[in-house]
Amino acid sequence: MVTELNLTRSEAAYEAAKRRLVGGVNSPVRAFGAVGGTPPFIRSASGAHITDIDGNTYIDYVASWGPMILGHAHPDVVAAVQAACARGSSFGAPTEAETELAALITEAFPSMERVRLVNSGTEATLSALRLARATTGRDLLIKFEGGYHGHVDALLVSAGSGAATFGHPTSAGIPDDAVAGTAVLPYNDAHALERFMSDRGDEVACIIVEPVAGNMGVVAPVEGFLEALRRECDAHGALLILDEVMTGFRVALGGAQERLRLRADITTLGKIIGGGLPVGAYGACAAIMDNLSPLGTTYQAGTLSGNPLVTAAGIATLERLKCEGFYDRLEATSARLADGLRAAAATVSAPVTPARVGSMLTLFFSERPVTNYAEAKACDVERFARFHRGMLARGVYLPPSPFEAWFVGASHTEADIGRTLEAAEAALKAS
Ligand code: KE4
Repeated sequence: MVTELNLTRSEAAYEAAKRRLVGGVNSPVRAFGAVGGTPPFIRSASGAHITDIDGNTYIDYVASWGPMILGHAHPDVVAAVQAACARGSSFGAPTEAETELAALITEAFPSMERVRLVNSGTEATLSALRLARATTGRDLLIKFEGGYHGHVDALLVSAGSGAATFGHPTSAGIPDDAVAGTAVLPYNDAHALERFMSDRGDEVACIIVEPVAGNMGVVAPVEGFLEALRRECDAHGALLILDEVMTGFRVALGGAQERLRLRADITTLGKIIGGGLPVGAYGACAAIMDNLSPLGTTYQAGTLSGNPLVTAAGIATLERLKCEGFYDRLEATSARLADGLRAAAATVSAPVTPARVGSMLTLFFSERPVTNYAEAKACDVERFARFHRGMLARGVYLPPSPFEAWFVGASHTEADIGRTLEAAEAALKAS
């Protein structure tokens, strides 16, 4: 029998937060709107575990939405940030650490000859769009249904299924003309892409895509889809922006473009490269990047870009990802979790399908594999909400949305995976 979680302090903290912060949170998904209940307020975290202010400890698969691949409060990262802070937290002037972090990035991502560090994934993608438009002299953008690239006006647009449509904004406050130049296509539909490009390809500045989708749940590219993106961009002089904010240093040291052997024109990064501090980055060959100010006429700037604490945390993190066998071990742990979830579902005859690429995975509440956003939306999101609550009560902290990725990190132990699978079997049965 599962004991009710004691969230007394979190409930009080949530009421207090709602009086000062919109919805009590600083990012909407944290409000647990998709799953219900009070979001636990976190006091601390270490390794694969987080502890809330009521003293409940959970095995964590949110990992701050991806950054904490080494685990929380990694001693080397903590020490690096403490030392950097003692030397001054921000100068607004060049530092060698920015060059060191950029070198670690370009070493892992050869397509990024030059890098610009910014403060969030959103800032990286909005800057990459501006750079693509400046480089090509064109305005039209293509994104895919279910693709999330941060809260950029031009990209907060969705559309019905089927052929390309010029959708309406999915957020208030965005004028229609901000998305008038954004075509939305179904993910994993190479034919829809080819039809659109044959009609309007020469107007397209760029295609922006999550090479492995993580924001509709984890959806891998089907055979030929990414190749079609590359082929169509080359045929029409458009730039391919691989949004690797989530997949960068996650699905491989060199991200999806290494794992799937795909050439990016521009890459956006975030999350892991900051080791848990606010960060984003974008990069490309010098011919493209040198269009940016101060060398070129495309403007982008940031008070805290390349901040010493961020570069310290990022360098400490990326250096450890380069260790021999790091991704092999992560792959093995992640496969054990996905296989175990499949077995647990079979045991209780639950209609769920795990989807995994590397150490990012999703349990879709669907009998069939999910290949696009329409199929993801057709999943049993109510049963997911019941499952989520059941897992939380059993000490497992999952992303509070069916359209997110679970993240396995280096600090998840065999025991953590075993406990997770026991909880999953019980929570699936009860959901
Ligand atoms: P940020 O601005 O949140 O740092 O990054 C935006 C972004 C860009 N591109 C991709 C592929 C992303 O996944 C994200 C942000 N991811 C979400 C989670 N799916 C952040 C969590 C949140 O919004 O609170």
